[in-house]
Parts: sequence; structure tokens; C-alpha cells
Amino acid sequence: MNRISRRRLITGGLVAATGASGVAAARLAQKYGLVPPDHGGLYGFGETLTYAAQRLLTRHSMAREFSRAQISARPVPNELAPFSDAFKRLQAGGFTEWRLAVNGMVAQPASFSLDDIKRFPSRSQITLLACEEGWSYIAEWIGVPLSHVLEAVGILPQAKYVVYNSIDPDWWDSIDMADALHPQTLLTYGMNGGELSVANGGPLRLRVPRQIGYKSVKFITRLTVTDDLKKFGKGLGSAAPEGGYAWYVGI
Ligand SMILES: Nc1nc2c(c(=O)[nH]1)N[C@H]1C(S)=C(S)[C@@H](COP(=O)(O)O)O[C@H]1N2
Ligand SMILES: [Mo]
Repeated sequence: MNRISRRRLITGGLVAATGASGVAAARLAQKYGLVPPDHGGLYGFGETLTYAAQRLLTRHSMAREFSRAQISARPVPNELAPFSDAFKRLQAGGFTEWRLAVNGMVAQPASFSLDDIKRFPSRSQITLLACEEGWSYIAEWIGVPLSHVLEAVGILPQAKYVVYNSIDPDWWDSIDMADALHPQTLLTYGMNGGELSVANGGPLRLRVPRQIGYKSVKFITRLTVTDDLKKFGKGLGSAAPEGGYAWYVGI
């Protein structure tokens, strides 16, 4: 089944499950706090239905994991941002000075080195990274479940989203707590048994395998836990909707 028809099915599912019209379903989404940050604009109504339906019906579902034999021979990177001087300096130092700052609605803001991150229990999973433009590859991703890092800093009960920033200021994104605490959402530092290459987002990349490729931001330097996405960028939840793409892109 292709993505579009799956989307329609799920959206239809919400409307059917509630026995309601699209408008009533949108009202229900509002009631459960399932309105995505990019709910305004041309496709906003559809975004709300898609996001609310996925969260109500497939909140705990797992992204498909593949076997070792299915790993792509060449994990060709799709997008390469030009590297800033700040990045090159850190790279020249073997990334020993790389830091991940975690702040916002947390009991204990923290700053982690890569070694600190590698001390958390790790998980490895073989998943597909798919670009919205049609490219994809399957790779083994190695890292720490984001939930462990969030547990370490203590997220406050009001928290609703995690905003993540890259050293590359043009790329940032956010996910809701269902994805942030999902066991397959990983802060990755390894790929296919080795280090995560810079081309593939090293030294630290957030992998969100339940969503499309652009949600897996490379070169992660900061996490901010929040209950309000309006305070970030143009208030649409990530850089993607600012460029006409959806904030929530489940696959
Ligand atoms: N920092 C940063 N993260 C990024 C991007 C980028 O340009 N810069 N491109 C995104 C897009 S559009 C896609 S499809 C994937 C591509 O990942 P890949 O290069 O490993 O295929 O990375 C995403 N994360
Ligand atoms: Mo992409």
C-alpha cells in the first residue's frame, strides 16, 4: 500500500471511528491536544486529521526493522550541508569538544560529550531512511534511545515536545513525546558496525525512523524540552513547514 492511500485510510479511520464528519474529528483532535503546529494554511486541516489519527490509532507502532542481509551496499547520503568553520574546528579535534546541551522543561539541564552519550546503554536497529524526494537506504543505526537521555535530565510533566537543533542553523525540528519516548528514536553515533560518518550526520544524529528522512536531523547539538512550539522559529514546529513541508510525516 502506498503512503498516500495509507494516509487516507488512517484519516478515514479516525472519521469512521468517531462516527463523525471531518470537522467533528478536527474538534476531537483539539480536545486531545493533537493539533500539529502547522495546522494553519492550505493543508492545515489535512495535517490535523493525519496527525491526530496516527496518534490515536498507531501511537505505539514500530517502524519496520530489516535483516542484516538487507542493509544497502552503499548508504549514499542524500543531503550534504556545507560545513561551517565551527564544524570543521570540532572535526579537526576529533569531536572531543562536541557537546549536546539539553535544557528547557527538565529538572536538571545538562551538557553531554560524545563519551558521556556513549556511556548510556546502546541500541542498534536496521531501518530505512527515506527522503521525501524518493531516495532511500537501509542501514544499521547505533545509538542511545532518546528516552534514556530524557530520563537522565528528568522531563517535567507539562512537557509536550522535544525541539532539536543542529550545528547547521538552517536545520532544526521537533517531535512530540510519543516519538521522543518511542524505543526506536535514537541519538545515533554509529552506523553499520562503525562510526557514523560526517556525510551520514556524524558525530551525532537523531534518528526518527517512524517519520520521513528530513526529521532525522544531522549534527545534533541541542535538545529543548517544551510545551509550546510557537516560541521556536516561525512557530510551525520545524524548519520543514517554513519551506512548505509537513511537520508530521509518519511512514
Ligand atoms: N543538519 C541537516 N540534517 C539533515 C539534512 C540537512 O541538510 N542538514 N537533510 C535532511 C534530509 S532532507 C534528508 S532526506 C536526510 C538525508 O539523510 P542522508 O544524507 O543520510 O540520506 O537528512 C536530513 N537531515
Ligand atoms: Mo530529504
